Amino acid sequence: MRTKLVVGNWKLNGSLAGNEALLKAVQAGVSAAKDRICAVCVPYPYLAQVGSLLRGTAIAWGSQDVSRHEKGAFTGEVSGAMVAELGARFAIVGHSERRSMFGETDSIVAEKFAAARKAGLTPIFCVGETLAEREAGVTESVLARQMDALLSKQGAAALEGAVVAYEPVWAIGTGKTATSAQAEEAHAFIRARIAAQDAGVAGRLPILYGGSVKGSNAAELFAMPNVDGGLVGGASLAADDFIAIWRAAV
Ligand code: G2H
Repeated sequence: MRTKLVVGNWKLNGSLAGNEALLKAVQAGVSAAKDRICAVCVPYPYLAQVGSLLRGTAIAWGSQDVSRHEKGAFTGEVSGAMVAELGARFAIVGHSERRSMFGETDSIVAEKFAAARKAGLTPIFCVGETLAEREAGVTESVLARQMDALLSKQGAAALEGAVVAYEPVWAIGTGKTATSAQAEEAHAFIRARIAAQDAGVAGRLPILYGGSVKGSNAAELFAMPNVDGGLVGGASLAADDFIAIWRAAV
């Protein structure tokens, strides 16, 4: 049995007062569970606040990105060590919004993955195809290219203890969710790609689905054998919905 994870991705949302109210409400509905992890990935400036609110609770926290650099003259960057020093456990890398709006290539994302690991964080490595790519029938080759950027240089062993998130770009924040069958097909493909190098690592790897996950569709998605939880954007900003998604991850 793989650990199930429900990870909120707050994106560019939050305020000191709002974060506190949201996390108090989420905490009331989330309890510690051996085989289920709940986490929130928050904007960098809130890591310290969220850490002090969540330390000792059932909810872990993380960042939404991390620099590929460790230190030095990189104005505006935030290193993995800085994120880890604030008690964070996770760092999302390669979210499609970073790839499409901030020029992150497959190789930059792979470097960020390595930097997060080096800092002791658990990277959540995001992959996914655009609508045009799905319609052109190249979903699997896109996923293969994105995964291979990591597998070819760092090997499957780098994914031990890490997390992958499959997020079809056409389902992100659009209200369109992939069907559970579409998600399962992509997740099984990703796992098989990794298994070709290391079946043990592939079998233990949590692969999350992301893209308009809600309380109302989470149970069906999470029932798929290769879907090990969700990376949740919009619905992670509403405590009731986020708690319902966490409850569906059994
Ligand atoms: C996909 C997801 C969270 P949403 O980006 O990573 O966001 O649930 O709003 O589609």
